[in-house]
Amino acid sequence: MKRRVLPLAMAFVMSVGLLGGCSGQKETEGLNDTNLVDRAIENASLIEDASGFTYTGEGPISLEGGTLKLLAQKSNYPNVDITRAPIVLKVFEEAGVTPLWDVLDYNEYEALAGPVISSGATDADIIKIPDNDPNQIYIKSGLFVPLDQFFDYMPNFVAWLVEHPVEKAELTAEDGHIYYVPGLNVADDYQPCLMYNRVWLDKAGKSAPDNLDDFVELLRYFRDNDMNGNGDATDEIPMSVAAEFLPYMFGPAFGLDLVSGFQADDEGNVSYAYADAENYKKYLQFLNGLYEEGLLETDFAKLDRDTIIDRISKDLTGVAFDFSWAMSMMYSNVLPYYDGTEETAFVGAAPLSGDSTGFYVGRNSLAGMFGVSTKSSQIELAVKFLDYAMSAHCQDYYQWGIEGESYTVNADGSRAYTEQGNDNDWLQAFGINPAFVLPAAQSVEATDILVADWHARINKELRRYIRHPWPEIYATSKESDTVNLYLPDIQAKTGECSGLFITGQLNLDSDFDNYIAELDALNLSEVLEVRQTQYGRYLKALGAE
Ligand SMILES: [Ca+2]
Repeated sequence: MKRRVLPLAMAFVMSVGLLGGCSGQKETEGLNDTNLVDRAIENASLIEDASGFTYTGEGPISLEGGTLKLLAQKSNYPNVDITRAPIVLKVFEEAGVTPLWDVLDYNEYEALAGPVISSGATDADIIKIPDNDPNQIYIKSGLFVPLDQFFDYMPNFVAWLVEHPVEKAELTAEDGHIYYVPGLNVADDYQPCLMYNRVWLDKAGKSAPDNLDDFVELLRYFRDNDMNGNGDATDEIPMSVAAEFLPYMFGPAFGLDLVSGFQADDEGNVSYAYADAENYKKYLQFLNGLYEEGLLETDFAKLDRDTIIDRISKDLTGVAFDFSWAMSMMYSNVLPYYDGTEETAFVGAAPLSGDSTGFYVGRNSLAGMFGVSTKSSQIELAVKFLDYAMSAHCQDYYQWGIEGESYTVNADGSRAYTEQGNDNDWLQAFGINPAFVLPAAQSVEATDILVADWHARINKELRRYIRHPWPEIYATSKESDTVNLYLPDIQAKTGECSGLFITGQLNLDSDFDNYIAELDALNLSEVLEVRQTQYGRYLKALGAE
């Protein structure tokens, strides 16, 4: 790990004479053998701009202010004009910048903005990237400024990158530069997890199992007893889980991240979990066993969330696996005896362990990204604004709004939305979470308030089990050509065969070797070679090499 830099320390402020009032662009070209971003972070120091003003990360961001043009996205609420939302206006007002907007339709943003950006037919200073540029099309066209060359003007972003090495590595392009400031998803909270009918657990005299053996015992108990107390011991469905969540639920107990399928060992060797001849076979054997015992229902592949909600409303099922959100918002609330307490709810619990320790697969945190156009005549003002807009101070506006209007602060320092703030239409018009136009982060706290108290507490308990998913790594066009050519067929094959092995239509003893051979014939090794190269870049950007 590189030493922590102190971009906010005034001691690093250099005299304007040294720079002669010219751009703070750092000379980092020709250093491709080193990590450009880490070098830029180490060298970052607050400097005066041409007017003698030093931006420290707080507003205003310049002495004389100015106007910045933004190409961004309309709100997904059709009646909301996000450019007039008080939270958005507040950020520009504090920055001392007047916005000029070019906002395009929310649903059509990629189709509308993509050609405008590619053809250079926009004079916007700051641009919201339509699809996060996974294949570096815009980056390689030279359309966006390498932000690491302006880190002297980005103290908030630099400090954030130091604290978030994974995101730093994911944001680092193949050429070693960082081009975009991201919005952020909630990635370690409210992720898919196991949920149990707490009343059934108590009736069985059991607590939530943490391993596969105890889990199977519990399913058998649910199957064989009159858990819902209607006098019929045969109408219980022990587990109701949509097929798409089975890999999330059982893969980790076998050491497999089957969500993306790609995973790396401690030495950085990348493998494809669906081609793991030992552990994936054991995973399929386990699920086939559940199927044979009637613990995984005959039509498990057709099960959807509406059916599961319907069953829970009739008290017919004991175990679910879904996005955490469903716990109190879709499942518990339809249980006939739910009274708002954890004791009467569908409650989240720890992942299942087998030969391997269980975990839950989280989400990538990078969301909508913003870049500064190389055609801008005021690049410094634009990078300073993006830095200010991603600061913790502004994130507080994005997540809570303005004190006294959308929220109040209680005596103990906790916050509550006002009556207006609890009105979602009002809150959207106020500009809450304005990720359409600014690099906003989703808020765990604001989600905590929306769900039941016990749900928020369980979420905090489950955080420790979340593992970062396969990272988002920029691809070269050759890499994406290879992956796009082969991976869809590979995924179709694994999807088709997993169902056939689980139901016994394919035999794990006689057909599994052939399945592995078929993946090889679909050029899995070429896809893995790409993933290995990409992972090497990621590790380098992470500072792990
Ligand atoms: Ca019953």
